[in-house]
Amino acid sequence: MADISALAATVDNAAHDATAIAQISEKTAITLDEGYAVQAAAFARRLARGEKQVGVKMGFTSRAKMIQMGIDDMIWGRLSSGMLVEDGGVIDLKRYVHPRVEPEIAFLLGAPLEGPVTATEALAAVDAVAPAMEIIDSRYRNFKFSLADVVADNCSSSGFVLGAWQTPDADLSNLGMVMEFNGRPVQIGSSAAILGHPVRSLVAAARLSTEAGEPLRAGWIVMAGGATAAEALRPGIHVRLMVQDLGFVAFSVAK
Ligand code: OOG
Ligand code: MG
Repeated sequence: MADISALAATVDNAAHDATAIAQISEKTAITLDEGYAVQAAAFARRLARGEKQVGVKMGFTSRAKMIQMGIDDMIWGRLSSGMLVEDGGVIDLKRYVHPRVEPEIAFLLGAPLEGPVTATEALAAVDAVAPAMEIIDSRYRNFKFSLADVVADNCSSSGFVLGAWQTPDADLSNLGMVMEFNGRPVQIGSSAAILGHPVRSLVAAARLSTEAGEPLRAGWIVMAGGATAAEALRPGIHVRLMVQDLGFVAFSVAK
């Protein structure tokens, strides 16, 4: 049996101090359920430090992400107020181990969502959508992990940047997405890469979080998952994402 609270302290300290650690599974056999228990306990430590839960994130909802990381099971993690990076803000690489960024779409819920729900029911709960980027920063050395490891590490979640919220009228099924470093496209994709339609990621988020006993709440943000592979961040770059019909979101990395 894995010692959940000791493992939670290990991954939480690694995130807090931006230091790489060995994969849990190298020393301790952990099941997927234990990985989620570690995630919950590590997130509780953030809450104890005064952060608030502001939503959830989905992971491995596109082929591009599954192929990049060699995992093809959908996963979910928790977002805290401390992870929010202002649109146009500047981040400091000192606070991260080896951060990457990926283009996403975010949903803002106007009503609670308890799974299972249909896509129509899920969309009816959406107040707004926004172009978004996730900063992922696995705490594991070399950004390598098993499924249970990455789940325990809150699915590599480290930061998220939200563009201006838009009314959810746009057809989200096939929106062009271009992520640029210093004006040069580094990843080009479509919202269709996210499970064929990003609303399916919201449906999955409602189901998985309800199964975990924590259904989605009104006011929460749901990050639908990377539409393309993630790109490593470098000092001094300006990162911008354009999502067709939804607009732009950007941040910079300090030199
Ligand atoms: C795990 C997190 C996956 C996504 O959007 O697919 C994820 C990782 O790639 O380190 O956030
Ligand atoms: Mg992501």
